[in-house]
Amino acid sequence: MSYSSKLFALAKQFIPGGVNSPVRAFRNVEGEPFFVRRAKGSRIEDVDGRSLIDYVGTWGPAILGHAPDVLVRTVQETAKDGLSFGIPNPWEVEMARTIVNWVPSVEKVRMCNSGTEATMSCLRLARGFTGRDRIIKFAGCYHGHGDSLLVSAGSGALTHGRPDSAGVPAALAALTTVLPYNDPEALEKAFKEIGHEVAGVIVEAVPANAGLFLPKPGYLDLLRRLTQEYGALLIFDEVMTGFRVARGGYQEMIGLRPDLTALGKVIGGGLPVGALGGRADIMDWLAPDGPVYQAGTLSGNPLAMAVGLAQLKELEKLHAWPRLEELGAFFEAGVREILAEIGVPLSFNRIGSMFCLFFTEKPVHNLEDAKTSDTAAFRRFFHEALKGGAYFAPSPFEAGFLSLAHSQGDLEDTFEIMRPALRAALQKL
Ligand code: KE4
Repeated sequence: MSYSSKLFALAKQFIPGGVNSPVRAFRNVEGEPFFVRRAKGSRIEDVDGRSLIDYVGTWGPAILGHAPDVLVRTVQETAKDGLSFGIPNPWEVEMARTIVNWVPSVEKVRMCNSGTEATMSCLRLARGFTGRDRIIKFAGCYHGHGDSLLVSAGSGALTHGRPDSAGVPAALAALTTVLPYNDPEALEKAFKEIGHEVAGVIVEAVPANAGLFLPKPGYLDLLRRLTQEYGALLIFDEVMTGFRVARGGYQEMIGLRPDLTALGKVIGGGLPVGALGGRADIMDWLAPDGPVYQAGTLSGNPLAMAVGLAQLKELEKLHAWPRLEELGAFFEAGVREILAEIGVPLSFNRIGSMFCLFFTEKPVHNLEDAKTSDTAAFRRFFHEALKGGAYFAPSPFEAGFLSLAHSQGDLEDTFEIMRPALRAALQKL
């Protein structure tokens, strides 16, 4: 029995499902999760000594690779002067100034401790600022586990959402409308019917939690126009795309200014951090200046701020974003070559260093398209690749991540792993 198996058996005695976040339980790929002992650069090492090339990167934060020397040094240096104060500290001011300087639409920013806190606070702020209660979100977009966001399209599709999790009050879920993504007609119709009741529309700048799919040309511009026209706030969830797809996030790439932006992952360098930012006239509605309460013991924690800042500065120093695009393009070309060799034209979506190989030949522009994926074939691929030494996200409906620590050699090794893994997975199609 492997040490991972022993640990998992023990974990299940004390932790629900044996994990502290459901996706880690490998339920979407069957089998048991492995436990990691250490990680460095592009590789993780499990407790049984197996080394794997990592394409999850702790779901986004490890954009420089794991445990970069500059971040480890920063943790050690900063920790010597204290771990948490619960009192303002210089690092949080520097972090706020950096985010404001880098993200076009952000005039003020409040730090918190997770992406969930960031999006949850954006909703409360939008409701407080507009005095309205309704929220619009999109099928397939995930924004963390805040009650108003664990909602799927209700039977009365257009108006009342229904809870997507036990414990979410139906009355609250009913205030969230879930629309199909990349569907301009559905958007126009919804705004005609309920636009004046909508406090905010929240959307992943590039949806990457149902696999990854890109906004169709003009779709986000339409969303920006309609929210402006009806007085609803546009909330960009850039928890994954922020500081990854471009220095100023996806909004900088497309030149669009949302009213609020949720951030996380990269800005923590691997430590727990989230942030919400946006127009100053909206952000000033947050306590203590304004009536919308939002707080956190560890928000702006000096260690997390120092490490997050060090990561952002390193990305800028290394001119990371063109390099991440180059890596992503090389990876995509290699995967497409393998698919052509095997003769199965699976869909592959990518933006910069974020990607998703769908086990469907249908182009994927939304959740419905993504659901045509052959999950059994993905399962076979996942385990074959793992056996070969490459760790991809343990779900067909997640994104993959490259980091600056992934060498061309790593990617070439990965192609040699993916080729047989795809053959094995697809031969039964
Ligand atoms: P957290 O609360 O997990 O820090 O962030 C929630 C969140 C918000 N917005 C977006 C776009 C996100 O992708 C996430 C979290 N991403 C998942 C990965 N698909 C985290 C992995 C997990 O749940 O363990």
